[in-house]
Amino acid sequence: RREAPTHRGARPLRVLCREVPKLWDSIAPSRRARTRSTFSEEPPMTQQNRAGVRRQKPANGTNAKQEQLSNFTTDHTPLITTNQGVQIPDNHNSLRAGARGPTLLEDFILREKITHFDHERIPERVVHARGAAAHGYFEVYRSMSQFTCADFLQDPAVKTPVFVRFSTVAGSRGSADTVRDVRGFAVKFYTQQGNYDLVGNNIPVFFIQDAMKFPDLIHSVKPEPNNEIPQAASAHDTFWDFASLMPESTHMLMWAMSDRAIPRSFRMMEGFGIHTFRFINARGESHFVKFHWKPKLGIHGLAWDEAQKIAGKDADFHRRDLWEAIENGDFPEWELGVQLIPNDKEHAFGFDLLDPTKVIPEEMVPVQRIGRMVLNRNPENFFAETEQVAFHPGHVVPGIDFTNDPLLQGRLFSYTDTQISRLGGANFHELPINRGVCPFHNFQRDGMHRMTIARGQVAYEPHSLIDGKDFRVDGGSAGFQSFPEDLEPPKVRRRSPSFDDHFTQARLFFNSQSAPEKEHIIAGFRFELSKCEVPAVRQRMVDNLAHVDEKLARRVAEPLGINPPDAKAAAGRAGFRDHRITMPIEESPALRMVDTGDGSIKTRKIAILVADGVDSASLRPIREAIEKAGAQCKVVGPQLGTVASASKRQLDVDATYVNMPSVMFDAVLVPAGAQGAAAMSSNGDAVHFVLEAYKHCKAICAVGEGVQLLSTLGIGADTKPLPAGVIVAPTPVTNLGDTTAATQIAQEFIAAIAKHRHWDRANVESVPA
Ligand code: HDD
Repeated sequence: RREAPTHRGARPLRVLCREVPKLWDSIAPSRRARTRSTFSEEPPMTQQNRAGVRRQKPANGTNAKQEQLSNFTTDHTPLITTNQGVQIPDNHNSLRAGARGPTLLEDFILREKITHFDHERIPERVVHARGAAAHGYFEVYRSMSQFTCADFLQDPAVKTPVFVRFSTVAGSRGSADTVRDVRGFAVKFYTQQGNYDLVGNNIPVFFIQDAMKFPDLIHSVKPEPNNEIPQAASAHDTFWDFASLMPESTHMLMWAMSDRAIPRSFRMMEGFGIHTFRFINARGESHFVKFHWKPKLGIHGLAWDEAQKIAGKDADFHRRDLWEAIENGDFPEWELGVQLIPNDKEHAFGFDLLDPTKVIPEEMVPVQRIGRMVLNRNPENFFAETEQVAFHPGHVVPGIDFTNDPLLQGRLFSYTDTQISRLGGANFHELPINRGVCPFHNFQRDGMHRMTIARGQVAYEPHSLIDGKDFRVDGGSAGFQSFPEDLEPPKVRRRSPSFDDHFTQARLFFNSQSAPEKEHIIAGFRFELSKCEVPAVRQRMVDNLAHVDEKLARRVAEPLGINPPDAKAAAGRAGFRDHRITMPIEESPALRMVDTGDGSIKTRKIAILVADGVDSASLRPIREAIEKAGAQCKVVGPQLGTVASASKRQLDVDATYVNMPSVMFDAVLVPAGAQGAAAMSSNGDAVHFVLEAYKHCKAICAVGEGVQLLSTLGIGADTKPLPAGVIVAPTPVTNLGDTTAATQIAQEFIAAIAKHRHWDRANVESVPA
């Protein structure tokens, strides 16, 4: 029987089940129900083929990708077998010649187990090795057919499954989450026209303009090759040596030294496609497009001191935050925004749309919010999903096309290439997480780990041996159509002069920041450069910065033991370009982080500091109000178990001052109670907790005698004015049973938490935390 080749997916456990019927019978019925999908009679790809090219029905709660993955998902059973399905009688003892004799080579059970273990690591990603991911969906608000024929951007009733991986760039798989670094923001849309990957970052520009320099950039930032130091840090000589010799990196450096590079949460980051892409509509018309992800919770960062401490106290801080938010049903959400530029306006900006070191300020081209993405399901298995997912900026769908951005063009080569060595061959698209949810078929065959069994003798095109019919794929208007762009000859190995301005947008970024954000950028540069042992590297960098802003450069240079910045010296160096363009705006408020978000305190973490003798009644109304507003409270005490309140009630303690220090929280509430306040004031860890929260500009609310703890900072209830973000209930309010007073304090505290951080708090440097 000859028929068109169809794809049939793997059904490993179903086969195993057939071969070991007893095993299946031995599984309790309740367990069978849970493993139903695994043992489904329906092979996965058959389901897909039945779905054909029909549009995915709007699905609430489930989606096509989830259903597909369930066919590859297994639960543990009470019995274990070898990979060939042979039941293993004893998983503790190898086969020996006598109880004390040598192990026998014939022990295939031992050999299989050890061999598999020996090979269970794959190479980590050469960049973005550390990451965390989640499933969700995307829905468009209105049809974008005027601009693009991309299937997933047409119908607001369609939910397109997505898988999103966030990452750091420089660190290894086991490095800490909160290091200063760019964050990857990679989204795979499983659309009905194929997978579309938007492989972006949380910063809208890049360090370099041409992919030719990518290996150099990464070699400079990764641990140095002689001693593999430092891990996950750009604060070392080789990075700043390279960066200072590549003035095109200046704009991105400004972002990387800002709080964007130490996010509070993956859920509180923007994402950007960075390159200019093209939207193509059904008539073949093109618009340039820049992609933005706007987080519902706003854009928030950590304090640098805090980020460093978290790296030691909870290296999984971001990963845990994402996981827990989804488990708690607080699904992270972003809106997809686009900046659209008509094809004939390509040269209207003064800078080049193809230059990935430039943004188009939102004040010049507004961001239209066209849809939203919700992450609502954690992966089942880190390796199978988060590690094996393979993103590629070249995974585009009809309606989205590339531009000639030379960084993007190089990426189009790199990603498939890297998956081949990382995932062990050319068939990585068959891994469950990477499979499209629409049918896919071609005549590529064989290769390592091929899973599809393509029937018949034909593996080429054109052909005539299937059903005796001639078959040829030769032109036509269906499928992916590249935009027929006119190209500019001749072929050259040269950069366009329109890429020569390296400082104007760095300056625009700096000028657009609020005063505390500017200070953080200066502090970021100072810290990083102070870690460079070669003074010439520090000097070269501040000389470059003088072309961004004289004062910025001077402030950065001050504590670095070098000469004042010398703009002329920078301009005299090889490779230096400063062909200034004129931007029509001097500031772009959209580039700031402050005051972003929906103003809510949802998912913020609040520590309630306790010890024996606190007045639990004083904290109840405030706790209720902040929890009602969506924040999560944890009671933090000197030890686990309970503490006794002033009224001799037992108060459950969730965490200790030491195992969940202040850096794990967004705000602190200190209740009333003379005995409790005295106990905390004489406990170094409790004092440190509140000092540190104060230093990191977090909201602090102290009630009644709880103020005593703040007095270690010289803050009493009568301090005027109180430092920003510090709320003190007037003494002697030990009983906030007075609901009006309690409500007012709670509202003030909520407003202070909603500001995220009080970066303008005075004199935090003097706090010794
Ligand atoms: Fe890249 C991974 C983002 C430039 C080569 N890149 C990778 C990931 C992200 C980005 C988010 C991780 C994807 C995941 O979670 O699996 N990369 C970017 C952005 C860039 C960029 C936003 C510039 C705008 N990248 C870039 C260049 C090259 C690469 C210029 C090479 C010429 N990137 C890679 C890679 C990686 C990668 C080596 C490593 C792992 C992988 O691809 O799958 O191919």
